[in-house]
Amino acid sequence: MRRVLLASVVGLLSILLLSPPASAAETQATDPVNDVPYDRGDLIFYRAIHRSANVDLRVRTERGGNPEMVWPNLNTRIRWRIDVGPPAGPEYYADIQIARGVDVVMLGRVRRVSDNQVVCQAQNHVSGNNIVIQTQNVYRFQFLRGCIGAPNSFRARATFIWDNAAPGGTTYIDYAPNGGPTAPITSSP
Ligand SMILES: [Ca+2]
Repeated sequence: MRRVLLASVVGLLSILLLSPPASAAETQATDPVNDVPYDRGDLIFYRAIHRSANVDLRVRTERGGNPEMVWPNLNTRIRWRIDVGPPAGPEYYADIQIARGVDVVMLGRVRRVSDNQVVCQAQNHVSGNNIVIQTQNVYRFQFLRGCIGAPNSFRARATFIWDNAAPGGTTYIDYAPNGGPTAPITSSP
């Protein structure tokens, strides 16, 4: 009986110790509509959330749809540029794009800019620590803070890179925020 009780207490303590604090910091804003010619590549809202456990990046587009069905090619992507400290500019990219294997799948990939290595990945319809989800016109990529080196704060800027695959390769880029990256988003310990 005593052993069972002790196990229960230890279990409860583990839950309490593992529970992340409720604190989180975030930045969100709207982006102009129709500043690029493709509605599915037109960002209208962004939201970057910095939690003690993970980073949660979300955008909305003017027109939505499952990338596996409606994005035109592998070059088309949502790219978050993540600046974790000096020097100026992003140290990581967090990309949502499609890949072709047996099937076409939507992937989330965190890349280290210095060597272009994929350091974390998520796949549509696959649960785990890192997830990538599309619901109507919302595109979300959530990954562990360790994927970007667990910085105290980061600056973020979303881009939608729409490659219309026309001869000459015209690519349209919608930036959010338009003027540059966000102010530092600092996660409380
Ligand atoms: Ca826009």
